[in-house]
Amino acid sequence: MPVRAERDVHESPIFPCGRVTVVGVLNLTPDSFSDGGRWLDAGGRPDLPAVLEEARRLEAAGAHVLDVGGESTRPGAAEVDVDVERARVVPVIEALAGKTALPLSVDTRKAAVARAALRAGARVVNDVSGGVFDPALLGAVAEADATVVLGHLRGVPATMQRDPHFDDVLVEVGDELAARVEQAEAAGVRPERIAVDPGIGFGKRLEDNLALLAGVDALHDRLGRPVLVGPSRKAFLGRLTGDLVDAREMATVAACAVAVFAGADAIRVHDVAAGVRAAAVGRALREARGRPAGGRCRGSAAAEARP
Ligand code: PMM
Repeated sequence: MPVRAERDVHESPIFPCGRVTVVGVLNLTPDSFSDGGRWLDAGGRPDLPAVLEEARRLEAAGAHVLDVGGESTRPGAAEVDVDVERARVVPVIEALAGKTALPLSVDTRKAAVARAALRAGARVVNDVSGGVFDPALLGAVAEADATVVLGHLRGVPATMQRDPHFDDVLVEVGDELAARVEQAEAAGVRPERIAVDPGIGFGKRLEDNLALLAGVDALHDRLGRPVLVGPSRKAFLGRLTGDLVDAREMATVAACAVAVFAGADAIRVHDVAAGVRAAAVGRALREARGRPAGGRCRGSAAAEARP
């Protein structure tokens, strides 16, 4: 894995215009959707050689970013202690930082974990709570001049699927993400370092997830930020197909292709090789409709960085 010059690495945008960014998932959790427990040893510590091997595999498959997580946020999941979470992700980010040219992302809701991960070499903080769970996280992102992905989530994972309700999911998620973006900017995060995520499966009904995936363009129009979506292997796909979690890859590919066709700039996937192909098809179909795929970062430095 080649490592680029440090300045070059730090300045290049994470979600550049003109590219559908594929984010590969590396979950260091015992209980995530489909990769729970795979990279932890019997004592619950990260198995670094196995993680490095997996990172190489994800990079070779075409990942643009690696997203390292130490707390499951699946429906019903309990909160993980900050020290446990930090001990899962920081050694992995440290180990990967010197060995891959890919930008590293930390999937966390906690400022202390974000800060430690950024110090260890992460460039992105992916917060499914959008900075609500621990508002100090946004300050940590600003201090490091890092990129943040602000997810949409009402409540917390333990209870988020208890009777969620939206009257107009695209409008409400758009409004709530706009407030999150404002909060991030107020904390000092650079506007061009902010991406948003409608939070597929996070306190949403089946029809909400479908409306959000099919309506990404509306979120773009409302927010003018790169939009990341994460449908990979989630329960709503099981509701549509009857597939159990380990059999949801085909449905994931279909959902990702449609989301890219609908305007998604980035997809977060477990199977990167499949995600790359889904992005290629979604992109070609979108371009066939005369619409640019993979980023309309109007008014941001990312737009100027377009090759
Ligand atoms: N989903 C999960 C975890 N992190 N981050 C973002 N930005 N978007 C998502 O949809 C998302 C996420 C839950 O899935 P996993 O347990 O399979 O990682």
